[in-house]
Amino acid sequence: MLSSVLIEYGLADNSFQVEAFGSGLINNTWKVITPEREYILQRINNTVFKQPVDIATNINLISKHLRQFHPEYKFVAPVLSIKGDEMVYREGEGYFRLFPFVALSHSKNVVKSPEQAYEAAMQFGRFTRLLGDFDVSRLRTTIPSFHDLTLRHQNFLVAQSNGNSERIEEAESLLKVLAKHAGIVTEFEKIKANPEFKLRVTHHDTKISNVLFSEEEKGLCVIDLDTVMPGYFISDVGDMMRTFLCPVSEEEKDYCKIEVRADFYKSIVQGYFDEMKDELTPREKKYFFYAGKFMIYMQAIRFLTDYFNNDEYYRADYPGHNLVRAANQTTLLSRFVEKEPFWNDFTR
Ligand code: GN1
Ligand code: MG
Repeated sequence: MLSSVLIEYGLADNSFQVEAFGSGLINNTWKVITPEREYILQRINNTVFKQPVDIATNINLISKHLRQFHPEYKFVAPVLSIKGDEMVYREGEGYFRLFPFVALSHSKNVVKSPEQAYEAAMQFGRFTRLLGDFDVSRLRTTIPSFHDLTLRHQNFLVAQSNGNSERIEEAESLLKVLAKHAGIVTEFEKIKANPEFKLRVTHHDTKISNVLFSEEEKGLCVIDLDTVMPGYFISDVGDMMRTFLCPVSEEEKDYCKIEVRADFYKSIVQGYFDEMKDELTPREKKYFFYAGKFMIYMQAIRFLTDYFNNDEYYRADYPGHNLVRAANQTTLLSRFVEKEPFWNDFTR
């Protein structure tokens, strides 16, 4: 089946090798190796992205803007099919896209040093800054209410009344901890109502694997633009905190290993501020630490909601997988919140 997709890009059958790539939970990704060059092939999950054409539209708009105003930016545009399309559709399989594999670049699955965190934060900040003069209202919303914590919280409450009752019982202690953090939702309501919080071109998936690095370990650009849409800076900064601060990932079952590292936090502040300091309003800057609480809490309740809904969204590889992820993120939230009195100063 993948061969029939690749043929649409002019890659002759048998001229390539295909291997699974990356660890995303939503789309499927493969590396395609030909004697001449390498590519990344991706199948868009169209249960999640209901209008894959919107993704292509956004990428086109962004690509045009960057090429015109910031031609030095290394923008990874999709390869066009022989017919000139950004995507190839296969009945029953969905939409596929092919990207060139940027020569001499690499991505990382884990942040190993504060320097890497700095480079990544700078790249995500730069992406938003370079698109600062782009009219963000022109972007399509590829997943409605994606980082709308109000809605995520409502879904969480609904799942607690209508979801799998055995699973809800099992999560009793976790629910108690999460209830203590409900103020994070109230705070978000204030943000939405406050014009000092700007909607900007926001990546919405700022994990380290979405940054390309050079051989010299410098950040080159950001990739995976499917969730680029209007959003608040707390989404991008918060997801970096969620995924960079802790030495273990959301998959870790041994919660004792969950901690948050001050030097990585400082690097996120520095990297992001080096690009965005003059763009953020004074009010927004006050919410830098909040960004982490916002994203970690949201991810915890998204995993738990899904657990109550019998894992309909996040792929579960073993029984209780989404409960483990939710407990992991709740632990991370507790560890992070403990730092608030100390780390808030880094942004002043
Ligand atoms: C999903 O597929 P992946 O891993 O890039 C999710 C993110 C979550 C993440 C948690 C479209 O991203 O929002 O933070 O899982 N993406 C979507 O691992 O729901
Ligand atoms: Mg993604």
